[in-house]
Amino acid sequence: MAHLPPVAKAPPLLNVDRLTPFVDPLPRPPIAQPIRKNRIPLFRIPIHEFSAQIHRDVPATRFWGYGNSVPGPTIEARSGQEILVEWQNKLPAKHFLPIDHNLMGAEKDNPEVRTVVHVHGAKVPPESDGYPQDWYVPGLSKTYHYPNQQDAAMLWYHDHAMGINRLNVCAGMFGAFIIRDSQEEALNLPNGDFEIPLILTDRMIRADGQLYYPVSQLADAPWLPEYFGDAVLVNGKLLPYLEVQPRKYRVRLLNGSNGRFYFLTLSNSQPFHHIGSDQGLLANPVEAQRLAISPGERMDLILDFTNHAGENIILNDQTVKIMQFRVAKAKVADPSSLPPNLRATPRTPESTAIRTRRLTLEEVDFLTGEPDFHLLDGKRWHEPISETPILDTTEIWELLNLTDDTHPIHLHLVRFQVLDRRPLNTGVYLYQKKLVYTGDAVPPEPHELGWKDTVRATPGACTRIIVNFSGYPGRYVWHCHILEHEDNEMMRPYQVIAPPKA
Ligand SMILES: [Cu+2]
Repeated sequence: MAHLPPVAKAPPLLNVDRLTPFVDPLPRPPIAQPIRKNRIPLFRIPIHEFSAQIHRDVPATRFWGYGNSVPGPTIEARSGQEILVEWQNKLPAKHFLPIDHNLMGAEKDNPEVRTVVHVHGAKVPPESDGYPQDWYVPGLSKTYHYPNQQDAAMLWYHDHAMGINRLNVCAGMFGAFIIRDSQEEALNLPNGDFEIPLILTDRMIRADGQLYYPVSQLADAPWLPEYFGDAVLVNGKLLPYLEVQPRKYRVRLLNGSNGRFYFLTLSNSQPFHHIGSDQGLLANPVEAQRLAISPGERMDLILDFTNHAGENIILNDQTVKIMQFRVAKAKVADPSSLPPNLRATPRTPESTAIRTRRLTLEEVDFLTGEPDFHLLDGKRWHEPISETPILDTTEIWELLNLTDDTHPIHLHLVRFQVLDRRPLNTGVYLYQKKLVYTGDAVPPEPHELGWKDTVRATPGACTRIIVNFSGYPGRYVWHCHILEHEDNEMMRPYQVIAPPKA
């Protein structure tokens, strides 16, 4: 079990329980507009400092974000229509959150403020993927090319700068990136006003309304292995409400938190209907009373308020209120549908894999009481690249989680399917490198049967995924999406190799 380092005393924090809930309407992030609509539309998005109010009764909060809102503007794209985005770094020169110069990439000789944007879930050439070391400083811009040769899905963009990613994302650097296609549109799902992104990010907020990022008691090693705040922002607002009609809505849920997992239910016990996961639609809708979503994951949902006219329904994370849906009394027509068949998602046969890689998720503990950290396959970031899949081939990755925590593992560039999870004897593996299973393989949950790009690797288990490395040759990364882990060695480069010429 992680031995947590001593945490320095926090300044007075906002008492979330004493705020009046549900006084602010849920904002919808603005839709990004291209500055040029040629064959390849060009978007220009500044990354800069601004302030925004998270609640009616809380003073405005300083954020670093995209455009003028947190979350940033939603980029809407069509499958097959490439776009360009110029990401302009207009941030100040000094960071306002605590940098740990011991972390890889955040050494004292690097500039304090750096950024690079990654679109999570996008199939893009390596030079536009936002490689963590491709950061750039205030005053510079980078124009990235997004081919969008992939199925309709909600992706999301966020900062990925080496060693300070957790701070930049905490500061507000994230937004949605939605790809649409005609196949999805033919399903007649709720759209327009009836489609709502819900982006959850928890924050620690000081009594004066400002973001707080906790530090250890070691002045020159402030990094902490986890960040949890009791202020859960939904699209940037604390305890918002949304007025809805008694009909179906499509909710695009994203857990954009640094490290918090949510377990969501509705106060009237009405079910959610999963229609899609990270990388697009499921084959069929899956009904669920409770949603468990880890950092980086998305869920595409239908919420049906048809039989709940006049009710006030609260979305809860276990016992914590997150937001309120106010269902109007007057009945309305609902021309949208929830079709029983959504999109074919054939399972990838295991026999198509040309290689299986066994990769551990490990925790490194210091007896000295220094904060512990995590490694992928026992290797640090700077060690030579060891995962070199060949373009357009399929591999099985066995993620052996030898720790006591769930780690959401994300691979850039690709989509994959979850094969199963099987409990193993971690002690025997750690000390003898022998894989001894202690139970049967458990199939993925029904809502995990679609295409994924982030998978919960559960503790003491081997989580197997099957991945086709299609797209582009080049250098990418895979990492834990708990950003505190990612910033401290739980990230590795991998290289997609062009196939040898025949
Ligand atoms: Cu982790």
